[in-house]
Amino acid sequence: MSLVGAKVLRKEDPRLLSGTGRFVDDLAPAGCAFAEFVMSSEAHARIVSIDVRRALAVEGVLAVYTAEDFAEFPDVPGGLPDLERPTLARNVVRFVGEPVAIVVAEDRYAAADGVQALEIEYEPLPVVATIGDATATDAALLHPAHGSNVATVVPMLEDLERELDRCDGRAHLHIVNQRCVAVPIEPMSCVADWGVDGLTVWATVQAPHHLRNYLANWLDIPQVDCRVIAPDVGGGFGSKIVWYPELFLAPVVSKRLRRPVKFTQTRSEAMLQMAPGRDQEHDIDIGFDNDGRIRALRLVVTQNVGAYPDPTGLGLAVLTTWMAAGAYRIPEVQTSYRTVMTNTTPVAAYRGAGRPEAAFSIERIVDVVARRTGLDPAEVRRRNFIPPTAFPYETHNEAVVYDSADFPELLRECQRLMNYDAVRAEQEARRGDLSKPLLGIGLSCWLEIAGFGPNGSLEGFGHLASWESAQVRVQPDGSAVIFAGSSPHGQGHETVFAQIASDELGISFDRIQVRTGDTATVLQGIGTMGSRGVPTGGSAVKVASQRVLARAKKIAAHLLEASEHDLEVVDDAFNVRGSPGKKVGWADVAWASFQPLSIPPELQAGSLEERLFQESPNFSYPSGAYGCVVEIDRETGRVTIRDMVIIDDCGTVINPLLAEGQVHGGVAQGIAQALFEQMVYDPATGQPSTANLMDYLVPSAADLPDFVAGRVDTPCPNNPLGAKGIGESGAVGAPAAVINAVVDALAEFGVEHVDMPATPERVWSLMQGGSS
Ligand code: MCN
Repeated sequence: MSLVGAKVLRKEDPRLLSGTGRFVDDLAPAGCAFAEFVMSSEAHARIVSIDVRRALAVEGVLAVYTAEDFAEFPDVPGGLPDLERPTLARNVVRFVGEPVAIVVAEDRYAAADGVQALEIEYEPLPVVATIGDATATDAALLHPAHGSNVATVVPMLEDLERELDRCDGRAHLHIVNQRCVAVPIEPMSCVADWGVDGLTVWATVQAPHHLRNYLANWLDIPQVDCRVIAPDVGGGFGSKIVWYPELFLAPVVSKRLRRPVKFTQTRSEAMLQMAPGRDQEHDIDIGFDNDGRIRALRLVVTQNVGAYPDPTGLGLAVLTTWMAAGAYRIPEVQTSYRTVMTNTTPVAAYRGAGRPEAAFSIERIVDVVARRTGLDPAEVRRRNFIPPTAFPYETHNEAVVYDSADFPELLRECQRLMNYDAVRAEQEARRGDLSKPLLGIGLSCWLEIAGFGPNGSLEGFGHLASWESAQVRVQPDGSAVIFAGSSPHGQGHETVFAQIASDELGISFDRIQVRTGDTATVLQGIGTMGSRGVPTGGSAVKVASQRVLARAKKIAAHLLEASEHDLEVVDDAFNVRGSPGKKVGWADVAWASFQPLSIPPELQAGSLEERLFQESPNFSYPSGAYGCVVEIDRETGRVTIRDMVIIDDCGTVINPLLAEGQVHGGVAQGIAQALFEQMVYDPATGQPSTANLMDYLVPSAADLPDFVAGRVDTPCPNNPLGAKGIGESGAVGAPAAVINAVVDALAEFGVEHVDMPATPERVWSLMQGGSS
């Protein structure tokens, strides 16, 4: 039976569920000191003076460092010229939470006392905390040498005014896609130990090799003396591919103090320092005919990148404009974007990274077309879908060629599972019945870009390359180890990579181990982001396994005196087809592979090992249709999700349990964005007002509905597995489904749009005739 496609329980669960996982903060090397940042309390200010004397006098404090102490080192890598982020603030602070100094102590309590005792005098500078303020003509500049708060601009080639005007109708929405924080269970944490044998850094990161490559270069030491280990990682959602100052400074501090040093954020520190995501404003215009056919689309994106543009933060708007047209065949599409700096925490990737923003806007405005034409939203979608026969489908941007999808089937399945017609009838029957809550129905037929893989796609973000690596090694007893370059943080790679290898090699699942996240054992990997683990990393495992098997068959054939072409692998043994009982076990073949006298002359001892850097000719494009039914309390404006139906297409599914779990997590985050979460700053002072989990509303399981899930599989033609990524799908598709349902419920109040999060206050005020 094939394991690919089977609901195999996770190999990593016994460890993680019994509390025996090993996270960075679990590590306590002998003599480990504890370091903590002194964070800026100001959003924009000149540092007049830093007095370290009282901090140094705190019992247990070992050292205090400021920017001057690291003057010989470069800034955080990857910044734009003139806009680089200093490891510790130099002269000026640009966001609340920016690290200004480090206190190192015997334990974290003494470090915290030292942080309290350090005295910093600031001279306030004018604060620009919003896109509007930062782009005003007389705006104060965050980086005067740059001459503007706009970091990058890609203008529109044509403004499409004429095309929009020529349509029977046109509509415009201004959409604020609010800033959200990733809130992984494990905040940032790293331990650096730089001893006589070199440097080892344990860090909770999504791309350990990426860090190793940059860190060795930054420290100017050979890579062989710089080992990075990502042990168990408690979630990341994109926020752990960012270069945080502690990743670079901890090794230096360890070297200076000659002892291991640990940084571990508290939750409140993480809320200020870990990169948030989203934070885009869109102006979207659509032109359509009376029959609901869309003729033209224009999307203008402004991305708030925070105080220092991060390479992934700069890339968000690119992905949004690429995916602007979603699932629809639209004859004219034009996009533009600019990225703007503000006195807020630097923005970077957060689950979906640019695609949720695109999906939200197109799916919102398609609903507006339905409203204006009097057609059902499902019908408008159906009339404009790219048909299944049109794939591969090149969009308005030649870099984006959708691989495969069946939107009509996705929508049909979604409508079936949500009993669409019955709920519409119920909604009609309820209209005007003030004793019942308002009922709204929302659809989201989305598609996203994942499987970051084609050469060039990650290099722009500073990565070495875009392939992913796998090394498959058969041990002398016929068990196998896979060294994977894609290092997981909750996805279940140990399980799915073993499933793929087991199918290819014919070695039992239980006799295969997957190792990740250690630069000393995996030669080079790229990392886990952009839902690429399965399409690129999994494909590397598959092809490397096939190559090992081909050589193993030669050895088995030699031992059996049979033709390798007549062999099949079943139950850990090579069997000669048509000759029952004529077989040799994997263990014997593996053993023989190390004995020159037992293998065919063209092979060398130890040849049952293959390392591969798997390239992809194109991305993968997961898609889906999500349906949401909400009820809104007429008195309070509180939104309750009654039904959430999620139909996904990620091509070949490796493990339906894990794939569905991924979607559940993503949908939870999508619902969170739609109804609960927003990082709020006081526009006048730049002070965050939602910087802890009392104020920043992360929903619990009790706030979420049961999900009804389904699947439509259209295999991806661009990788040997036929798989598309699924890690971000839920977060891409859910927000529009929920908000479309909320707006649908509010139709009788003339509401055409509501910005996220649709809090009771916001919804209630719309019911009273207010604006979004
Ligand atoms: N899978 C599958 N079949 C497929 C595709 C995926 O069975 N065709 C399953 C596999 O279990 C695989 C997992 O889904 O391990 C995710 O695979 P993939 O979509 O290839 O994504 P990656 O492995 O590259 O993971 C990255 C992705 C991203 S970008 C974010 S953000 C994210 C996510 O995954 N952050 C996560 N899922 C997360 N899950 C957890 N628990 N924590 C996070 O921080």
